[in-house]
Amino acid sequence: MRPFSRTTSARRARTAAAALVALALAAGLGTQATASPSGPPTVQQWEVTGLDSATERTALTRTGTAIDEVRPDSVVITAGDADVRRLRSLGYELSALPGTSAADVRPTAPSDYHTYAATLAEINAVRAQYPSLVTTRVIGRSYQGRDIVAVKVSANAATDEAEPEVLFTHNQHAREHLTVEMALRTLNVLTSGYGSNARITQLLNSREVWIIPSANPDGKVYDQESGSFRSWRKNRQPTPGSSLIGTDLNRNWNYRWGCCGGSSSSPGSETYRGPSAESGTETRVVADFVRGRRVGGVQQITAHIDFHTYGELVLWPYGYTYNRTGPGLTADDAAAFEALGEEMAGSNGYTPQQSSDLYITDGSINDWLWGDQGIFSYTFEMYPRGASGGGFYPPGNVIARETARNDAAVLLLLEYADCVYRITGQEDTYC
Ligand code: 0X9
Ligand code: CA
Ligand code: ZN
Repeated sequence: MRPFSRTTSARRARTAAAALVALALAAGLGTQATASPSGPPTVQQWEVTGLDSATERTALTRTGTAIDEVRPDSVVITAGDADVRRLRSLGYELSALPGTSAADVRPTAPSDYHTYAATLAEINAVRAQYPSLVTTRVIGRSYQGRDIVAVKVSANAATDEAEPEVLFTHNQHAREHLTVEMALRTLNVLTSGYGSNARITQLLNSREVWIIPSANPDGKVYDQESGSFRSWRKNRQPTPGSSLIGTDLNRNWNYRWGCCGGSSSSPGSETYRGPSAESGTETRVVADFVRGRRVGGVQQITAHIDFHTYGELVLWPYGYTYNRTGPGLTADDAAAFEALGEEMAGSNGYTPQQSSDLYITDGSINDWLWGDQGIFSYTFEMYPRGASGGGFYPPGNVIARETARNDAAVLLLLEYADCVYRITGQEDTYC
């Protein structure tokens, strides 16, 4: 086993930047805290009007709100009654989006989206069909004890070969079920294409692909399996010293964690960052897996996509700053991120941008994978573009089309994984 050799991450300065002081946060907002005397809480989507810049959107996130969708002059959020009252008292103007309450949100038969158990069954079936191409590894367990699985796809999958590795992560956010379908799509495309499609054959002969179909199985089960969807985002881990449940896994990664007003310190918030970086059981499991792909001091994984919904976006780091460059992210790095991001977006029709163009996030997986591990790490926000397409719960009849839509981008990432800087003609400098 020889490490796939690469010098860029070693070359990149590891600046221990001083953490910025997080701005004061308003009391936590959360869908779990909205019990009302008149019955069960109503959780639905709302349009918050009069916001047209990233700084204004970031100011809204500092109230602990997660933004579902960015529009030219407004945003869409998911909120319960108490959240709505609180935001109105802060001066925000909200109007309800019809047809988006949890009760309305069943356009789709439960069987349209794989349950977690069905996801594991499908993986095992594919592995049985293609034993030389697929291996699976339980990389750890969720807070509630469910297996977190990494699926490896490569020629001679059982052998750790000296090939660039590519990682796909899915379902950090519980309700983003389409992302799990994306994982199964990629698994099926790669395995069925080997030996019949020359390009896929070549890629699987020269790359090792890791797919983590669900980084948040507890949240997925909680959201999906009670009879109606619950619009749940976080994991299901109680916060010590609180009765509140759930950490936003995509604010819990250990790179400038909590630095910059891009996450909440309130356990009830939808963007609660947890009591410490990697406090989320599932964050820690995936981070340990990534650290374990360092062989002989060289990180084998070179490129990554974290799949989310929704918005039809291709996003890249850093999320914690509006700046295009930052510690460990040079102008050359940014140019490569942009070029590959734009090429992938050209293939699927998504909008490419730096993630902070939307709003500031800190503790995201992209920032950690790039800033700490030197991995070219993107976020894809899948279908739909807006709430009218079904938001987090599009009808099941779009699954095939909207996962196949990303086939070309997945293959592009695999192709460039030996040297992402090739896309800007800088392979001689960096690879
Ligand atoms: O806020 C998030 O975590 C993601 N959006 S979502 O609606 N799926 O919750 C966007 C994350 C993008 N930020 C970085 N990649 N840093
Ligand atoms: Ca191989
Ligand atoms: Zn998400």
